[in-house]
Amino acid sequence: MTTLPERPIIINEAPINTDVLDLSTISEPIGELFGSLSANDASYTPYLLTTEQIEFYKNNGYLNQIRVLADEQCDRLLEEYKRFLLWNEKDLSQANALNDAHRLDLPGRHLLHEYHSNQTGDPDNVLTHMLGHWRVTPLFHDLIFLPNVTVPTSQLIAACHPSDKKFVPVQFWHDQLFAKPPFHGGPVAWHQDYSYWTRTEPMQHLTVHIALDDQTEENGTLQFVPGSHRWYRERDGKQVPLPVTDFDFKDMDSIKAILTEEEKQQFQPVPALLKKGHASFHHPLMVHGSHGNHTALPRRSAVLNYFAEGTCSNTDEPLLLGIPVVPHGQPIQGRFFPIVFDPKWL
Ligand SMILES: O=C(O)CCC(=O)C(=O)O
Repeated sequence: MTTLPERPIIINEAPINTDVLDLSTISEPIGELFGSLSANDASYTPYLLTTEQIEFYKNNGYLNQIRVLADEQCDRLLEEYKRFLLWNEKDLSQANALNDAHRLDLPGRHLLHEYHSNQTGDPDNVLTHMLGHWRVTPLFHDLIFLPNVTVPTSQLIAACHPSDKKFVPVQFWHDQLFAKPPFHGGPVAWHQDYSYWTRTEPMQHLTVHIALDDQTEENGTLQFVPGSHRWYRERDGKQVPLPVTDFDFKDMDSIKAILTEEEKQQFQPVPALLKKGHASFHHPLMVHGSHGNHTALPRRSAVLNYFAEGTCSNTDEPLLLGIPVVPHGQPIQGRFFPIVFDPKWL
């Protein structure tokens, strides 16, 4: 029988810096990345997906290669990104720990929900991963509101939603940065996102992965297993995701120990090969992952997670580290989960 890992306890040990403005207090774009949001149809229609794109998502569980940022916007985000890394292209020696936000030289480091300079714990396979940076820098703050991202997200969540609507109001769930340094960049083990998110329900979520560098097979492009968004387990008469098999993403194939023979046969990954500034959108049950980076350049991406308005808390623990509890059964609302798109704006 497979022994499954326990959820690790994560604490941000950085001292609170009261001089820093927590940008989660601002529930609209500041205007640094793309201007502001408007309640005018014409501001959103350029980003609408076609019926074919929506059908592709429903059948395969993902949609790939949608341009969401100009190269110049990526470059500005990458400049900001450096402040979150304890490594540079020549020296990885400081990227060696889990849970080490306090080691960053960044005034808002105490606001991060999670920070791992190397989540795999293996110096030959470094994966920097963090959550909560939208609270820290204006560019990453504004990224969560980008209509190029939020309009398709609304359409794709709606396409898999029991209501018959074409759009749903979308709330921000949380952000992630994943960075793989040159030569020794680590993997992200195959997983379904909703396996980590059962503390929120019902499942009406979606993930957007934005490449800030061109992705290739050699630098560890994101990969999807088409059709795996139909894989689930039954527990107490309920459909639940596959269990988490590796909280630290280091063991690429650990998921295989819990797959059925049929799922193993259907396990035919396709590489996303995202271009800089392009995004993929994936279903919360989509099995995805990525191999290490073996090239001379870093591979960095920004990930945005969303859910439909009305999603509730399924726990009496904080949904993210460092924020107040949303009591079990209550709709998730408030400044940490702003509405980023509402169909009434159309
Ligand atoms: O950067 C990666 O390869 C993994 C990202 C991921 O898990 C995601 O986009 O949901």
